[in-house]
Amino acid sequence: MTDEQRYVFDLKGYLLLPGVLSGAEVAALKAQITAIREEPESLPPHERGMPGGAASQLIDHPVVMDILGEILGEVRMESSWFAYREKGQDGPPPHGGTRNVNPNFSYQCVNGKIYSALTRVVFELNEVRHGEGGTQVVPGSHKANFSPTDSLNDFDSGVWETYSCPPGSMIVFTENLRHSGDVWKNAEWPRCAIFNCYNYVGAQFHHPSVPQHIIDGLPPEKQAFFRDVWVWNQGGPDNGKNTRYTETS
Ligand SMILES: O=C(O)CCC(=O)C(=O)O
Repeated sequence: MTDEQRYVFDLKGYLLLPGVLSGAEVAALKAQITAIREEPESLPPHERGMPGGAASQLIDHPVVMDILGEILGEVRMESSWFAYREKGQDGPPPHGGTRNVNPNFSYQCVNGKIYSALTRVVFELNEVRHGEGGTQVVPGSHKANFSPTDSLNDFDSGVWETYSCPPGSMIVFTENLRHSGDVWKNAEWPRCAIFNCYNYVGAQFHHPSVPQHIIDGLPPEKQAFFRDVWVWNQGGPDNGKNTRYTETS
């Protein structure tokens, strides 16, 4: 994570990284989503849902790991899904924001160390034009002290921000940032995006939702992202070695 990225993430609660994925990677992910939507039997069962098959490369993508390692530490993956929104289709309403002590939503920065808590990583597989339906966010709301009024849920209220980006771009935000889906407004192509959610290894928010047969179809190093919630495994088979936690961290 660069100094600039760290500053922007702490300031705004999100980062946009344009063009992280290659054209070939984007094509493979879009082909998987098309197959899941139109002809799921053409895929082996463990590739018929996220994050199996081509999508599994995103679980521990080096750019994702670089950022999560710094803002979260060792992580588990909590959920993975894709959105395929055609013109007129909407996403989730505004949620999140406001300072929080719950470890799942407790965004903090102490002595230069960020703890982002539940963190979303979005991959946009089609171009997103500004205001045409990319995720909407209220920058800085992960550290806000007051709940927003209903009037501030209006995307034209002046507190919201969104983005434009080429295919293969990545957006990472702390889930304590106020954010929302938006109606897709582009008639030429759909919004096609993969939403992955991570948490610190010692915390869990979502009831596990990735089917076991999809996890079982992943290589062992990616299956490890779906392990149970714990930090220290003293005396266990790995005797604590499979966690970055130490007594001094
Ligand atoms: O659909 C979107 O753009 C936002 C998704 C969302 O609300 C979330 O990731 O928690």
